[in-house]
Amino acid sequence: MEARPRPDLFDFHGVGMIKEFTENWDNIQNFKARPDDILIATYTKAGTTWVSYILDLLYFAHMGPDRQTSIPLHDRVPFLEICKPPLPLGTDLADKLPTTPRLIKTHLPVQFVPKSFWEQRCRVVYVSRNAKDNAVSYFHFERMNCAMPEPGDWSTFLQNFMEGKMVFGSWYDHVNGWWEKKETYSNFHYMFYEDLIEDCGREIDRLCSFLSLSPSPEEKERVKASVTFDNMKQNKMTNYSTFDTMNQTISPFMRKGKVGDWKNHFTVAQNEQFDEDYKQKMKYPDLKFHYEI
Ligand code: PPS
Repeated sequence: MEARPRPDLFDFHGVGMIKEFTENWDNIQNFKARPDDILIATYTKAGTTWVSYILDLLYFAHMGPDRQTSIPLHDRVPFLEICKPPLPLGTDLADKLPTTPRLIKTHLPVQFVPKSFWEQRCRVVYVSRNAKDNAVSYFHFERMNCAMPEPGDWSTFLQNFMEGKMVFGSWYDHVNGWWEKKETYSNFHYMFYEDLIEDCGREIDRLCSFLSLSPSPEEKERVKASVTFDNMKQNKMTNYSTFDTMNQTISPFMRKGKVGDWKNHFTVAQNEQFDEDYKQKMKYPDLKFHYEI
């Protein structure tokens, strides 16, 4: 795989961004959401692919095996803000989705979400992940994906993460901003990666209750079995093996899928500094994360 130049991070209305996510800005902002659309929103590496696949199976597994074996998940659940020619624009893919509901993925901080999603009262599923594991996963993702900025070494990356110098901005602002939205926007389901790891079946039940879905016990079991880490890692439609900017020999997209891998990366000093800084940045006592299970 040839080495390609990495994009530069720049400030975009107060949020770190790369061109790939701002070049199509007018179309993103003017995107016409429909009332039955479901927006899957996350900070990068929080469990987007996992929850996207769960929702795709809950809604569309009945369409038969062809869809599951021939259409990559990122085409079934388009990434709204992506603009990476020659690939189709995320907004075009979303516009042309033949399914109802349309499942649409975004990493945008809440203030950048096209207003039609709120006006149409769309259902929103937000997935968040504890900051330490999220940072570790993001570090390895930037190492393997030349479409992202160069991460530098782990300590450089961690410092940038704490300072919010990341694509899609600060993790702290992202999870806090979306948490705040939950207070005023009722069509909202806020989930945690750690809860999915602890009990995926329970989280599928909660999602079904939010979405008013009632799969049979057998259907639910089939979804649960399909979305295990090992199955998604083997599945070419969910493991991003079709993406040419990702060098999965450096680090696989489906890397570890664990809670607590941060302990293999943070030094004692880094952990203390991180915890101290974390206390300053987290505003809502009710927004609590699990760092181990
Ligand atoms: S992205 O690029 O933002 O869309 O990435 P995202 O899908 O949000 O996050 C990738 C991380 O989620 C893990 N993952 C899973 N963990 C457990 N079980 C399942 N089924 C699963 N699917 C994805 C994936 O391994 C990445 O985490 P790390 O810690 O890097 O392994």
